Amino acid sequence: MPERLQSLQEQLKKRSLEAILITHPANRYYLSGFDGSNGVLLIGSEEALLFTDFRYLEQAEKQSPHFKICPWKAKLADALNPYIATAGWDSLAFEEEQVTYSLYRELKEALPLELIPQKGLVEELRAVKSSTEVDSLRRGAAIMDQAFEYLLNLAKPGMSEQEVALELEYYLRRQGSGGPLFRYIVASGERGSLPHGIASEKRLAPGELVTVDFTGTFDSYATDMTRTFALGEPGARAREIYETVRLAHREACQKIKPGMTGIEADALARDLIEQAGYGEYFGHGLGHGLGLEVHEQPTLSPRSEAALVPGMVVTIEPGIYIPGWGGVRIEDMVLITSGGAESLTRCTRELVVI
Ligand SMILES: [Mn+2]
Repeated sequence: MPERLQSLQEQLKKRSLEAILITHPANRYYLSGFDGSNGVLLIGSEEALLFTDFRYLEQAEKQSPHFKICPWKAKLADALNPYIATAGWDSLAFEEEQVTYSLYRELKEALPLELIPQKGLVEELRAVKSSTEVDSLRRGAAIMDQAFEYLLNLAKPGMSEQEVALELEYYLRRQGSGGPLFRYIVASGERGSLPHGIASEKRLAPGELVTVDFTGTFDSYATDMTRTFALGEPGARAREIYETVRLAHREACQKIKPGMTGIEADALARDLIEQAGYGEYFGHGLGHGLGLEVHEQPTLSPRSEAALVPGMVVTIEPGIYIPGWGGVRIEDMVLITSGGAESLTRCTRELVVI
């Protein structure tokens, strides 16, 4: 990861920062390759240090050849102090959204320098994927498509939502997924109105719509996909709502492109859903970045001013949720390209009735 480290060091220079403490595990992994459960990076214009405890010293040496591995026994501040004194820094940046109050207090009491809160430094670098990262996301997306096909072959009335979730997870794990990043959403019938309706003991019934939203990790990269399908003919209202979501999803996938802000991308789908009269039932943003974390930069929402750049991978996931009735969501993983976008997940977006 020397080029990522270099990019961060350039960012430090741009922001006139002497050094930064990286405590967020995904940022640490991105910069160093070290994926143990305990570790902190200390990075200056010349320095790249990785602090971890006895359990991980050997692993860190192997995974992070570009970092000096420093043992950390009790307090982090005590481990950092000698290196900070040698470097002669007057200030140290830290990740304001990641440091707990107790760690902040420890650092403030023990370190003889100014602490400078920062946010988004590494996250901004992570938002634009390298071709290797895109390959991992593409491979994962293809397996997500297969998982959904697999599910369509076995879902039937009488199965519980939890069984559906388990089948999906089992399939993905067998294909090499490192595990789910959130508890799977399986929301059938009226429960479909819960955008985050975690799989329950409820059993699927004939005529219901079923929304499944599931994840995996391949080469440490998150996958995320949603489909709504029907168990037998769901009726005219369900078909009309499904079609509204499908057209909004298609509009966003076809028109999203670099240079657009998250607000503009979100509006592509939102305008269609509002025109169809369902605006109040689409209460979340259009999508989110996907990478080492299942929700990362950039965000596509009515509040997101950041512009899209080729190489970003985002979800496009419009939905309509009507309390007491149910809901529909269609979510794909999409790569922003120089000319527009390419969907990485590709299984059908037509309403599947089984
Ligand atoms: Mn998602």
